[in-house]
Amino acid sequence: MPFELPPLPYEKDALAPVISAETIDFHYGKHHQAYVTNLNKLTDGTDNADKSLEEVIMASDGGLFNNAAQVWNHTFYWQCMKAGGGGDPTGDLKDALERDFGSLDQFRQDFKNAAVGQFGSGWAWLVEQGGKLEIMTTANADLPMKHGVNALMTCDVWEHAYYVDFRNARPNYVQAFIDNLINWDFAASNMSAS
Ligand code: MN3
Repeated sequence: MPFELPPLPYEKDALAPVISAETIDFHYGKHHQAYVTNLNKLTDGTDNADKSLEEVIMASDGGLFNNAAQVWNHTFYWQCMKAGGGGDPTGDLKDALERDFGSLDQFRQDFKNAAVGQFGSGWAWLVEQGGKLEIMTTANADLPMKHGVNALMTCDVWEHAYYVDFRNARPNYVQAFIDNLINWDFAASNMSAS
């Protein structure tokens, strides 16, 4: 069965004004769709066509890995945001962030620095590794799964994620993502059971 573009978890104008409907049209409708289309071209008629997306990611490299990983990354990224997001997490995730970063404000500062500091295209992640929360950055299509690390939340820092709305000002995009978009309930749902 072909790989499919999952539906967006909200209307395409839901994240405006931080992320405009125009950005969603290109980022979801063109970029994410293209990764799905390319993945199907690369897997059609091969053993990979019947594998799960995760199985393809873990067993591939090169162009196949890049397209499969970018399908997963973007599906995950859309879920990491919601209208009226940001603010403070609650419960176990809040406790774990305070334990491992000292405070929620310190986490926000460290995450922003990592996202802004990622050279070129890539991703900034909140991850869970060995029972501890950490920030990780990956280049291009790379993702925590490939390194045996559990992802809780991510911010896409490829230019296509912010250039329509913020031009070259990646720091402003990342700040707005942190302040207004993070879906902490989704991030908490990705924590391993303790
Ligand atoms: Mn992207």
